[in-house]
Order: sequence, then C-alpha cells, then structure tokens
Amino acid sequence: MHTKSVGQDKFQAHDHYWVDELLTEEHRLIRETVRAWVKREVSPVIEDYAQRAAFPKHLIKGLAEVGAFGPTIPVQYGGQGLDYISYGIIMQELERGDSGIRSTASVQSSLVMYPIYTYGNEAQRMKYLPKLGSGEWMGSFGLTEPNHGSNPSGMTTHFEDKGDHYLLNGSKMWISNAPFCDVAVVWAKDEAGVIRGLVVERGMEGFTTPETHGKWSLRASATGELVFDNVRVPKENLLPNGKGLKAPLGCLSSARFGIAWGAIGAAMDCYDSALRYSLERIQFDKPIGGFQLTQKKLAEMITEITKAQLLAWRVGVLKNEDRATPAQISMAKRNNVDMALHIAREARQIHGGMGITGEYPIMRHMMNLESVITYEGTHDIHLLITGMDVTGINAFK
Ligand code: TGC
Ligand code: FAD
Repeated sequence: MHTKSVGQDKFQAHDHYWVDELLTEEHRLIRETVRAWVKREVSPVIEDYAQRAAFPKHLIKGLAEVGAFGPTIPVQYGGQGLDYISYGIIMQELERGDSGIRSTASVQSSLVMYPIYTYGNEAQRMKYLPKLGSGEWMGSFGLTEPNHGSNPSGMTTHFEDKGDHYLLNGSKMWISNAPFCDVAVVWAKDEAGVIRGLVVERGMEGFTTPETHGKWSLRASATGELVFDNVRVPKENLLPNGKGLKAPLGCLSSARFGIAWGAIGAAMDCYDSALRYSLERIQFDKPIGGFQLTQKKLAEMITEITKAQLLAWRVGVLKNEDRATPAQISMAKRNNVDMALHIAREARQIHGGMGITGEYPIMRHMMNLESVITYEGTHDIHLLITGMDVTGINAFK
C-alpha cells in the first residue's frame, strides 16, 4: 500500500511557464526563506493541530521572523518595507502550508497593521505597529456582524461620545484571531452613522472574545466573536484618517490581493501531491498517472495554476504601481480561490481513499478553501463586483 507519514513534506514547486523569470532575485530569496520555514516548522505539526482544532500559537514568533507580519509596512514602524509581489509570495508560501496560517498573517498585516498605518496618527503608529510587526501583540479585524456579512454598511455596532471617552456597544462575528488577539481594529458607527475604526485593547472592561467552535474548515485558525458591552474606549484610540465604508474596504483590497496569491500555494500543494501519488500508485499493473483520465486532471490543474500565477503577478505589478482597482483585485481573488478549490477536489479524486485521510494535505486544503471562498467577500459578491465594473449597473441591491 502507498503510505506516507503525517507531516513529511516532499513538496517540489512546479513552474510550467518559467514564471520565476518574472520575479526578482529578492523575491526568489524571500520565497525560499518562507518555503524552508514552512517545511521545517508548519508541515510537521499542522495536520495534528487541524485535527485537534487548535491554533499553533508557538508559530507566531517564526511568522514574525520570516517577515510575514507587515511585509509592506515601512521598516521604521516594524514592517519589512517590501513590495506587494513580495507580500503575495509570502502569502503563497504560507498557504502552501495551511490557509489558517496564512489567515493569521493576512489579518495581522492587511487588516490590523495596514489600517493603523494608513488611517492612524503618528502616536498610534508608534504605539502599535512595532509590537504587531514583531508578533509581541496579535491583532484581529472586526467588520462582520451576525446580521451583516456581505452587507457591512448595515452594521449596528456603534459608539457614543461621552466627553473624555467613547462608549462602544455591539458585536462582531466570525473574527479570525479573536480568541487570542491583544488588540482589535473594530469598525463601528458614530452618532451621525458614519463608519469609523477604533483600536480596542484586551483588558478593556466589557470587551470579550468568545471562541467559535465546531468548524470543519480552517481548524488550525482560531475564530471568534468580539463582544462590546459598554466598553469605554479612550478617545486617542479612534483612527482619525479613515471615514465611511471605504476605509475597511480599503483594508480588504490589500487582504484580498494576498489571498489571490495565497490560494495558489494551496493549489500547488494539492497538485504536487497528486502528481507524485499518480506516478507511485499502481492499479491495473501501471501507474494511475498513465491513464488518460488522470492525465486530464493533472494537465488541467497545471494549466489553471499557471493562469492564476500570471493573474496574481500582473495584479501585483499594478498594486506596486498603485494602479490596481478593487474590481481587478476581486477578479484575482475569486478566480484563484475557485481554481484552488477545484484543484483540491480533483486531487482528492486522484488520491482515492487515501485522499480523505490526514496522511495527505488534500482534504485539509479543500476544507480550508471553503472558508477562503467565503471570507473577504464571497465568490458571488466578487462576481457582482466584476459585473458592476463591466456594466456600470449595481446588481447588489
Ligand atoms: P459601495 O457604495 O460600493 O462602497 C462604499 C465606498 O467604498 C468604496 N469601495 C472601496 N474602497 C476601497 N477598496 C475597495 N475594495 C472598495 N470597494 C468599494 C466605494 O468606492 C465607496 O466609496 P465612496 O467614496 O463612494 O464612499 O458599498 P456597498 O455598501 O454598496 O457594498 C459594496 C460591497 C457589497 C461590494 C461591499 O460591501 C463588500 O465588499 N462586501 C463584502 C464584505 C466583505 O468582504 N467582508 C469581509 C470581512 S473581513 C474578512 O472576511 C476577513 S477574513 C481574513 C482571514 O482570516 O484571512
Ligand atoms: P451572507 O452575507 O449572509 O451570504 C450568504 C449567501 O448569500 C452567500 O452565498 C452570498 O454570496 C449570498 N449573497 C449575499 N448578498 C447577496 C447579493 N446581494 N446578491 C447575491 N448573493 C448574495 N469577518 C471579519 O470581519 N473579520 C474576520 O477576521 C473574518 N474572519 C472569518 C473567518 C472565517 C473562518 C469565516 C468563515 C468568515 C470570516 N469573516 C470575517 C466573515 C466573512 O467575511 C463573512 O462570512 C463573509 O463576508 C460572508 O458573510 P456571511 O457569512 O454573513 O454570508
């Protein structure tokens, strides 16, 4: 019987179109560093953590050391000062290990450090960013509410001006990193109904973060609620430079970009495992990779991965030039996550019964991608964003 011990990472990258040539030497160096770290630290333990539905908290230090927290944030604020393609490559390599690990880094970088850097004042930047960049503090991002997911503009979480502080009430749901976060960037309406960002710190009275249990997806990522029951938030914790829904949506543009790259990592891992398995597994006296139906699956997988790589690279170039539109990012996120989920399902077929076990990463990737295709805007919401972009007609409402 074909067997493989859990955690043994034989991943080899496949680059059918020599996409590597589009990258700089620095990009390739970053990729090798993160890839080696994932092989050494993530792959040996991730299946066990996912099976137990536990977040591998001990990986936070290593994530910070490989530059996964705030890659595009300037060095003086504790980031890496890298370009967006570097950011994408880091997300790709982390998600090759597990979408939950990439999630932790996405949230910290794009959804916590990015808004504090972009919408915060100098004192807020200096107070929070270096500690978030080093992983000393971990952050979460609260936009979604129990009754407002795809339509965040309807949020009911709100705050009142009480003179020397703001009084925050409401709740957020489905929040990555919530159970262990030290700070949360929370989006809430002021008395005039304008959406604003507040930094809420663990320890503030009335602020709790109950964990969400029973997930079949992203099991190695901690998800929870953010509950605000008359929380007194100091006035200096209001982000002064972001007003309206476009402020949180601006953060999503950065995170969705990272996911467009990240999904390629999960797809590559599934493809690599399926290719190797198809050459080793013998049925009817020959490797299953010798049957046309298996080759069709593998050929289509590498075709779709290649197209996704080119899409991600191009949107990376546009992002570096500050020209990427939200609709272009939506297209890349939607296409690449759907591609990865489809490849995970096909790879599962190639592995036969072994594909449902934790001896291979396939089922874990597949289940993770069911969250990835929903969060940061669902598959259909991104389709409607593209639809509105090409027709000029809003079909959301
Ligand atoms: P709409 O009127 O279209 O837009 C309001 C304002 O925002 C601007 N805008 C954007 N700005 C920057 N980046 C973007 N991506 C933007 N999209 C829109 C827009 O121009 C407008 O500006 P202005 O100046 O006119 O005010 O707003 P709407 O209420 O009609 O909603 C549109 C819609 C449905 C596309 C949007 O609300 C949406 O994207 N919904 C999906 C919600 C979502 O993605 N939630 C994600 C929550 S965070 C998360 O899932 C983290 S998971 C992390 C992990 O674990 O990895
Ligand atoms: P709904 O909005 O209720 O959508 C349900 C279905 O209706 C979907 O198929 C959707 O496409 C469809 N639909 C909705 N509106 C329309 C329309 N106008 N036209 C056509 N179809 C429509 N949020 C955060 O703020 N921070 C986080 O850190 C975070 N982490 C998450 C982690 C996980 C594991 C998960 C699962 C979610 C996370 N989310 C987070 C929430 C996530 O962003 C939402 O789940 C997502 O935006 C969808 O919202 P919803 O689940 O309420 O679905």
